[in-house]
Amino acid sequence: MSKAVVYVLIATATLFFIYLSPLTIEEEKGHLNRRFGYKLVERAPNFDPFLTKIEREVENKTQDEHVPNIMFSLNSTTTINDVAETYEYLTSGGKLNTTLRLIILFPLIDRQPKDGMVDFKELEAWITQQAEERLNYLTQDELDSKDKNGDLAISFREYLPQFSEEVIEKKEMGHGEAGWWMQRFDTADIDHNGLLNFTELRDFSHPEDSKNQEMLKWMLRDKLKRMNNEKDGKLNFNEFEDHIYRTYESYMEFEIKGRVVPTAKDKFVELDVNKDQFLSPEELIPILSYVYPGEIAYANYFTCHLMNEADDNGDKKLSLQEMLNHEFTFYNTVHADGHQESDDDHDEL
Ligand SMILES: [Ca+2]
Ligand SMILES: [Ca+2]
Ligand SMILES: [Ca+2]
Ligand SMILES: [Ca+2]
Repeated sequence: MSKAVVYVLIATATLFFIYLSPLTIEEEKGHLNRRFGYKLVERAPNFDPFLTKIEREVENKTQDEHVPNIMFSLNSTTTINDVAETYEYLTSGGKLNTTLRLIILFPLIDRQPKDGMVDFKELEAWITQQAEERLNYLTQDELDSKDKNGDLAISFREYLPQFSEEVIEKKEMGHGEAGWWMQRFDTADIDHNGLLNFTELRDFSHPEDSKNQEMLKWMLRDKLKRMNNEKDGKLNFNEFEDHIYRTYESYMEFEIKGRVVPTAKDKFVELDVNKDQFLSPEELIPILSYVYPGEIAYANYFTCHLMNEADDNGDKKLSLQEMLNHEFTFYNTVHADGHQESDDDHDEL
């Protein structure tokens, strides 16, 4: 294949990717509030791994723009077969043939039970798999770019070379200062060898998706410090109601349509396990996925969204036809009407 053909192909891929990118399409469907809709667009994984692949190829190409020979600017794993595959899924208009893609993906999602229908669990497993893949990809990317000595682990110096020894010595604990980073690093470094391996680095960079309880507590403690008025590291009822409950409530309402969401008072009492009238970081862990959702939590919200939108006959399962009726939803996440929103209290948790 000639260089020119490859170039045209990648340009086409760029075009259809941009065409499909949810942020470029302005349409209000009214099923979600704007902020939540925007968050979902930003954070939910692609439904179709093929879209992710194209996205990465475009990204790699953009990063390597200065390389004169276009063949070198392709991802090293790109083969002629990949290129042919890309063609196969394009319509004559150069857009992704989403009908064909859904027909191909359906049997891969319909797995347990393999009954010609996709239920919530099957859809969630599929989308979570995409989210996990993305987390691992981002972590690998970070590892590759920061691991200077090639030992497949990251030292504190490798991660943050900008801090001088003197600055590190001072251990300033303000958000983003050396001591703060170091504490975060040490929390992620479960085997305490001073290096972050792949799993530890993933926890370090994506604490909200971590299974390391200490990491979750560190993150919540950090959030509480910034939200709580008395700086005592615990939340009283008013702080809980002002800063956390509303976010929790809006996600809950979305997740369990029609079911009753507990009141702020009831939820506070339930979470306050030691009954001291304060919520500690430990006590907030059960609602972490609502107040500080990570990639995996967003995979769940995305599943809820797709089910709500596409289950036309309300049997809590998706047929291929139902999915095809809502192609646009599967390939656009949700339509948010703008991406200039400032972070609000939810992000300041
Ligand atoms: Ca099934
Ligand atoms: Ca380690
Ligand atoms: Ca308590
Ligand atoms: Ca259905």
